[in-house]
Parts: sequence; C-alpha cells; structure tokens
Amino acid sequence: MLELYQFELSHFSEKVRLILDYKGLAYRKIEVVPGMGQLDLFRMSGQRQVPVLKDGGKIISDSTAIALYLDKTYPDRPIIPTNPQQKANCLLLEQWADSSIGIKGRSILLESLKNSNLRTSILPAGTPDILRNLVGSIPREAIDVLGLGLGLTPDSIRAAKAEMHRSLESICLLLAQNSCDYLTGDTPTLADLTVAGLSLLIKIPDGPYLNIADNLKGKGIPGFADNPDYDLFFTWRDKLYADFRKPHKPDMNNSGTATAPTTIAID
Ligand SMILES: N[C@@H](CCC(=O)N[C@@H](CS)C(=O)NCC(=O)O)C(=O)O
Repeated sequence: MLELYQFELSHFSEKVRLILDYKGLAYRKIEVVPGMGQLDLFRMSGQRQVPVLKDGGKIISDSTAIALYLDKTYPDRPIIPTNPQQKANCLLLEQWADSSIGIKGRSILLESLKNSNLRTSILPAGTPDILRNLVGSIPREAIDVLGLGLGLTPDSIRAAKAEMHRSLESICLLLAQNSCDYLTGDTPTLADLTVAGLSLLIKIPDGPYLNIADNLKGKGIPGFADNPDYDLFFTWRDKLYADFRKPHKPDMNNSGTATAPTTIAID
C-alpha cells in the first residue's frame, strides 16, 4: 500500500491527501515526529520536509513531484488536463498556489501561533509531552523573535496578509465568473486540489477528515476564516471536500479500539 509520511496539520500534506482521495488510492498515513522523525525522513528521502510518498521501493518528496508521479503511475481520474490551454492554466495555478497560499499562509499562521493552545494543538500526534509542554510555554515575545529568525518581520507578515487577501479575492472572482464547477473546467484538476488542500490552515475544514481535536474543526485565521467576502471560496472548498475527501479512519491500538485525538481548549 502507498505510504504517506506527513504531519496531520501540514497543508502541503493535505494537498497530497486530497489528490490521493480524489484518485481513489488507498494509503497509510505515517505521522512524522518533528525533530527526531525528520532525521529518519532525511535518511529516507534526502530532505527533511513532509510530505514524502513511498510506493514500494520508490520514495518521492515534494507535493508537486508526488502529484505528477501519482498522475503518471495511476492514470485513472486524471488531475492534469490534456487540453493545452486547460493544462497551462492548471499548472500555472498550482505553481502560484504553492508559493502564494502555501508559503504566505505559513507566515500568517506563525503570527496566529501566539495563541499557546493553538500552538500545542497543531503539533502532530505522537509529539513527546516534553516538547509539547515546551512549545506551549514559549512566550508570545519569543514567537516574534522566532519569526524574525525566519525572516518574518512585521512588514513581511503584513505583506503576506495583503497577498492572501488578494489571492482569496481572485479565487472568488474566478469561481463567480466560471461557467463550470472547477477552476479550469468541468472536473477537478491539480489546480483545484492544490488551492483547496493548501487552504487547510486558513480555515480547517469542518468535517471528519482529519485526526485532530473536534474543537479545531471549522476554525482558522481571524480576518480570513470568518470573512464573509470569502464565503464563496469556502463553500466551494467544502463541497469539494464533501464530494471527494475521505473521512479519517482512526488508528487501532493493540486491543482493537480506536485511539482518540487529544482535546484542547482554544482561547
Ligand atoms: N515544496 C514542498 C514544501 C513542503 C513543506 O513546506 N513542508 C512543511 C510542512 S507543511 C515541513 O515539512 N516543514 C518542516 C521543516 O521545514 O522542517 C512541497 O510542496 O511539498
């Protein structure tokens, strides 16, 4: 079976999970523990980021490379259009969404992480308690310093937010004037699955899709998740999820009972 090395709350992992579900491919999720687990991932794939796909003896890292590999190897329910104009639009939109919604979304999220409950709750299941407690106790000021260390100044976060507003507005305009249901045509393509999957952290889908605490579902970044200007986008995305995303199947422990996600309180 296909194996996906991932973080449950990683938006690039979500892009791949949505593609796998759309194509109807069964897969097993392997949650990578931040830090130590990434060393194993490095040994396996030569780099430390998720998602990484293992298909038998093949190891593929990077969500775009995984998408192209899956479409070539498992051609049923294609996600790359054959019509040249639709194909060009699809590939351009995917590339844009990766660097805009994907990368800028991460900068904006970092600012939201000043909320310590949110910070610990988005850590993957299996994160050692000592690391979880450490992350929870980081003062807000330290997040600012961490952000600066990552090159995120208040100006760059402001610019990332402005870009995210323009991106969501543009997607809403595209959806509003489209005569078809999806961004490049009548069926979902890599463009749709990327835009929808990468918006995970802007607003977490309110459904049974992820192994996370229930009180995180439907939550997101204030100013985006609760902005009525983007209702069209989130309604479109939620329909795509309802139509194609498969519910999370709980892992079983040794006695055959499902393991539950930890519950947390959000301020
Ligand atoms: N270009 C990569 C980006 C992947 C990425 O940014 N992954 C993040 C999680 S969403 C990650 O692994 N971060 C941990 C790190 O960089 O150490 C892709 O498309 O897969």
